[in-house]
Amino acid sequence: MQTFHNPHHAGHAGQQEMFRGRMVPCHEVPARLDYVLTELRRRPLGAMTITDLTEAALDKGIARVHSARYLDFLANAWDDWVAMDPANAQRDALPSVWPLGNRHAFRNDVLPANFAARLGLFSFDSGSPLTSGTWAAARGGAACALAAANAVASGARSAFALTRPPGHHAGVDFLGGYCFLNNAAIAAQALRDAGHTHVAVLDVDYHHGNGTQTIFYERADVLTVSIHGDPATEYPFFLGHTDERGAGIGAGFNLNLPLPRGSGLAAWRTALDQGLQAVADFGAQALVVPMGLDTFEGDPISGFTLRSEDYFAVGAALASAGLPTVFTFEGGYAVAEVGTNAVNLLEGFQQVA
Ligand code: SP5
Ligand code: ZN
Repeated sequence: MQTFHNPHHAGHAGQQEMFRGRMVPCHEVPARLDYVLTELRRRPLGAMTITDLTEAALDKGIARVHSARYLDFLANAWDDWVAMDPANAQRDALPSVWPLGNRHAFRNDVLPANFAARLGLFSFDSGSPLTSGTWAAARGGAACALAAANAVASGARSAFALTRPPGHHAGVDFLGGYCFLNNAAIAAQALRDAGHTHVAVLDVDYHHGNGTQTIFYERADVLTVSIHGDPATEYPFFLGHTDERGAGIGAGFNLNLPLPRGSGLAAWRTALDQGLQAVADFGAQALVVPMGLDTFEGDPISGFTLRSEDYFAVGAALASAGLPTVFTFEGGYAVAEVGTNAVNLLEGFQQVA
């Protein structure tokens, strides 16, 4: 399995996120990816590649998923933030005002001239700091996702996009949940564009993949499945329930498999088998797995109890789908263990594939 990694990831280094009225140190830190790289060098799965995708090809792939208005916002966000106040150069940008999404509430069709307001318009939480290196890091991650999709479209059994920042919470025109560009959606769309008529996304991160769900919600060509902590108690709270089944021609092509906080491997594996059955029933020609390792028992912000050795079986079960598969790197905040857990999953996949 070829790994695509992004040297710009470390430039995205938030200092603090808002949590219950306090600023706390960021959970989504550059060291996460370094632990995965170190473990991949210790237990190689295949070639490690820095993608040489052209800027034009990258822009094209990103624009297949995200709106021009949002991409323009992201591309200029850091400069606009510093232009508000030169002292902002020392601070991460975080939103503190939001327009809500309800009809007859605030408008979201008028782009505010005020950057702080614009940041709120394109965000859904105050936990996802935007820093000087965020745009380059997010672009570099998306390049990995596209390169991995290209490798699989060219016949590789699987490929790993070692993306950071993560992506599955980002929507067509919003950031949040530490995510800016939806790498998994970009990979899924690239597989569609390469001719795979039916692409499935099976999200195994602890948190519901709300961004991916919304991107494909009204489409019948991309099935989205997510196994996650029940949004009644778990982030991102406002999406991820079982009655969200897709809309329009996409009705029936979204499946949420929420589990209570505290769930362990047995319940989680049952949900995975349900998800894999849905992928098979859909007739998927390719699979994208947003791979969060925050289902781990030691994760500091999550509530499932998978153990490091369990990830071999998770990888093997994913391989049993028998599909060309792209993995994107998502959550996992037990930083010292995230490399072991990620490579256990991928090695488990590779041993069966
Ligand atoms: C990609 C991904 O896994 N995103 C998850 C975003 C979760 N953000 C909210 C986390 C709440 C953090 N709680 C802090 C506890 C401090 N002791
Ligand atoms: Zn997560």
